[in-house]
Amino acid sequence: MGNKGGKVTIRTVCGMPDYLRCGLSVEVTDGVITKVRPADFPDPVDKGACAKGLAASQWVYHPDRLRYPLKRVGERGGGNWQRISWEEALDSIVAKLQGLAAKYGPTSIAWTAPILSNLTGGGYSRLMSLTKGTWVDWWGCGDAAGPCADMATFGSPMGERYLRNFEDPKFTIVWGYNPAVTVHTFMRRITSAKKKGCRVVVIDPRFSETASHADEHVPIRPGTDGALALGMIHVILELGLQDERFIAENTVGPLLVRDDNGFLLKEGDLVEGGNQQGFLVFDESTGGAQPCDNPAVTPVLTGGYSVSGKKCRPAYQLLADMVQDHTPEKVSEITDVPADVIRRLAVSYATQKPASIYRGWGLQRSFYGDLACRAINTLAAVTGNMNLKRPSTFVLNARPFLMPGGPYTSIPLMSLCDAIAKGEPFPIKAIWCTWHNLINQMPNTHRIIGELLPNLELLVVCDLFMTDTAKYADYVLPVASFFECTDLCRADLEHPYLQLQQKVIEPLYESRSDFQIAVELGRRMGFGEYFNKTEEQYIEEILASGHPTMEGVSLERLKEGPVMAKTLDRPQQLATPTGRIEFYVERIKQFGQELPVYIEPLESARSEKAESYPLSLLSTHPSNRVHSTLVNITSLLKIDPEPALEINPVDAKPRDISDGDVVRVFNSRGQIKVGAKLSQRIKPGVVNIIEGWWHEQYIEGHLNQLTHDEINPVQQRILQANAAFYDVLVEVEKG
Ligand SMILES: Nc1nc2c(c(=O)[nH]1)N[C@H]1C(S)=C(S)[C@@H](COP(=O)(O)OP(=O)(O)OC[C@H]3O[C@@H](n4cnc5c(=O)[nH]c(N)nc54)[C@H](O)[C@@H]3O)O[C@H]1N2
Ligand SMILES: Nc1nc2c(c(=O)[nH]1)N[C@H]1C(S)=C(S)[C@@H](COP(=O)(O)OP(=O)(O)OC[C@H]3O[C@@H](n4cnc5c(=O)[nH]c(N)nc54)[C@H](O)[C@@H]3O)O[C@H]1N2
Ligand SMILES: [Mo]
Repeated sequence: MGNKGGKVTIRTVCGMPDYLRCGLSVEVTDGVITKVRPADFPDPVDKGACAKGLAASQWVYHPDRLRYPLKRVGERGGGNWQRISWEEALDSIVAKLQGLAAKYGPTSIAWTAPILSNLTGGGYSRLMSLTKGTWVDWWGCGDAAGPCADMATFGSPMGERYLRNFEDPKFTIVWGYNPAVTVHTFMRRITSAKKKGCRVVVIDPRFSETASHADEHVPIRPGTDGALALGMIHVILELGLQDERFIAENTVGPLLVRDDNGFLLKEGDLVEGGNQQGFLVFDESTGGAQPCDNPAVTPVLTGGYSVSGKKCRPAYQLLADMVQDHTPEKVSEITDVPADVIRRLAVSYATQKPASIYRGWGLQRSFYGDLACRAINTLAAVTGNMNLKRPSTFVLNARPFLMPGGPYTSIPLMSLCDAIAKGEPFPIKAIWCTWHNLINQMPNTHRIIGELLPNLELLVVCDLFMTDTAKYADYVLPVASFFECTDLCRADLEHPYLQLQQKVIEPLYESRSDFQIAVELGRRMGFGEYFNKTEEQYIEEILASGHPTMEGVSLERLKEGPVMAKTLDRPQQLATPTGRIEFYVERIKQFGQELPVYIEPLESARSEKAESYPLSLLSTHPSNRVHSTLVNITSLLKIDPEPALEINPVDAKPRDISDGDVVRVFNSRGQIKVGAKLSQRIKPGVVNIIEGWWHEQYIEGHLNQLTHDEINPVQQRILQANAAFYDVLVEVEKG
C-alpha cells in the first residue's frame, strides 16, 4: 500500500520493460521515495539491481512526466495539445472506438498491451477478450527468430532453455548475447560457473561487455552464425564425437526420409490405411523398417535403404551429407573465424561435457536468424548437450482472468502496417498503444509515418512521457509507473519466482495505472461486472489454480517476499510432429529449409548492394536504459550522452573520419547524422549505433529510418516473421 506518513521500507519488483523483474527494496519517507536498493531473494545469486532500477525514482519524479490527459488540437504531430479531464478523454475515446468497431468490425481495434498473466497487461487482455478486439503480438519486433527455430526443433517457442542451465557446465558458449548488459541474472550464473573452472567463449562481432569477462572472444561476420554451427557439426562428425545414443533416442536422426519426395517415411506409405504418424526407422538386425518407438530395435543412423521399393535414408544421414562440404576452411571464409578456432570450438563443445549455450537475440536479428538458431539447436542435439528437464514453474489460474470472453484475434507486429495501410489480412483502424514506443522502435520508420499513421483513425498512447509515438497520438493518457501500482509478477525461467509488485507511492499527478484505465474503459463499454473487484481480489483469483505448484502461495504469503518455483516431476514431452528433436523439418520442405541450411544475410556485405553500402549496421541494446525507456534521465545521460556510431579505425581512416566527427549514415531507405566513435572493439566492416534514442536526440534522422521490415515467409509459416534489425547495409561518410 502507498504510505503517507513516516519512513517505511517496502519490497517491490522492478517493472522496467527489460522483463528481468529484479526485487527492489524501496524506502519511502512521508510518501516520497528516498532510497532504492536491491532486495533479497531465496537464492542469493538473484539479488542485484542495476543502474536502471536504481535510477527508476528519477524517472518517476522526472519534471517532464505527463501529468494529465491530453487531446490533440490541430494537425497530428503538430505539437498542440489541450488538457482534458479523464472523464472527457475516456468518454470520447470509447465513443470513437465503438463507432469504429461498428463500422469496420471489432477486430479493427488493436491493442499493444503485454499480455503477461498480470494486471498491467491483463486488464487490456480482458477488454480484448470481451470486445473481440485484436492483440498486437510484439514478439516479431526483434525477438521471434529464435522462438521460430525452437518451435521447429522442439515444438515450443521457449525451447532455447534446453541448451543451457546445466548444473555445473565445463564449457559455455555465449552466442550473440550480451548478458553483462542485458540479462544480469544470467551473467551472474555465467560468472559463477567460470569461477568454478568453466571456460566461457563469446561469439560476437563486437568485443562486448560480456566478451570482456570471458576466456575467449570469437569475432564473427554478422549473420553467419548458422555457417559456424554447421562447420562445428562437420568437425564433430569427422572426428566421431557425436552422441549417437542421444541422437537415436531423442532426435529425428534415425527416422527414414524418402528420397523421392523428402518426406518422412510413414507406415501409411507402406500399408493402405496405415498410420500417417507412424514414423519408421531401419533395423539392421531384421533388415527392415520398424516403428520408431519400438524399444527392441536398434535403428541405424547412416546409409541408404530400400523399404518396399521406396528408397530412403535416415535424417541423420541427410544432415551428415549437408555438412559434408562445410569444412572449417570453407566456413572460415564465410564467417571470418579462423579454421583452427572452428575446430577447437567444436572439439571443446563436444567433449567438455556438460557444455552449455546461452543464445541471445543479437544473432536472431538477421533475416535468416531462425536458420542460424536451428543450426545451433542441431549442434546441441548431435552432441547430446541438452537439458530436457522440465523447468520449475508456477501454474496460475490466468486464463479466466485474461480471457473471460474467450480467445481473441492477434496480429504479428510485422503485419500491422499492412493491416492499417492495405486492410490486409483484415483492417485495423485504431491502436491503443500502451507499454510500447512504436514509432521509435519499429523497423522502417518512414513507412510507419508515411503509411501507418495516415491510415489510422485513432491513436491513443498511454505512457509516462511525451514519446515519439505520443507526439503523433490523438489522445495521450498519463500512466502510473510500477512504483505506483500493485501487480503480480510471474516467474520465468531465468528468475524462478513469483513476486508481488507492491505499490510504494500513490500515483503522481493525475496518472492512473494501466489496470485502472482498463477498468474505466470496461465499465464504459458495458462490461462493469467484469471489472468490479479490487487488484488484490483479482490477484487472489489468479493464484487460486489449486495446482500443486501453487501450494502455500497466497497473496498474504507474497507480501512477505518472493516464492520460489517448484519442479514438476512429469517427463518432458516434445510437441513436435514426431515428438522428437527435429533438425529435419518436413513441413518446410517446400522452402528448401527442411535442414538448417546456411543462407547469406539478406543485406550481405558480399552482395551487389554492398558496392553502394558496404558496412553492416548493428544496433545493440543499451547498457543503462531499456530501449527508449530512461533516455531522458540526467544521471544516465552523463555516462552515455547521445547517439553515436561505433566504427573501427580500419573503416574510419579511408573515409577520413576521426573520433567525434559528425557522420552521415545512409542507405536507400534513409540518412541520419550522429557523432563517430572510433573503436577497436568492433569488427572491421561492421558499425553499431546503440538503439533506443529518441528522434530529438539525433543530429538528424533516426536509426530505424535505416532498418527494413522485410518479411521472412518461413518464419511466418512456423510462428511469425521477425524484424531483421541487424541485417542492414549502410555507407558512412563525414558529414
Ligand atoms: N540494459 C538493457 N537490458 C535489456 C534491454 C535493454 O534495452 N537494455 N532489452 C531487453 C530486450 S527486449 C531484449 S530482446 C534483450 C536483448 O539482449 P541481447 O541479445 O543480449 O542484446 P543485443 O544487444 O541485441 O545483442 C547481443 C549481442 O549480439 C551481438 N550480435 C549482433 N549481431 C550478431 C550476429 O550476427 N552474430 C553474433 N554472434 N552476434 C551478434 C551484438 O554485438 C551484441 O553484443 O535484452 C533485454 N535486456
Ligand atoms: N534498431 C533497433 N530497433 C529495435 C531493437 C534493436 O535492437 N535495434 N530492438 C527491438 C526489441 S528486441 C524490442 S523488445 C523493442 C522494444 O520496443 P518498445 O517496447 O517500444 O520499448 P521501449 O522503447 O522501452 O518502450 C516502452 C514504453 O513504455 C513506457 N512504459 C514504461 N512503463 C510503463 C507502464 O507501466 N505502462 C505504460 N503504459 N507504459 C510504460 C515507457 O515510457 C516507453 O515509452 O524494440 C525493438 N527495436
Ligand atoms: Mo526485445
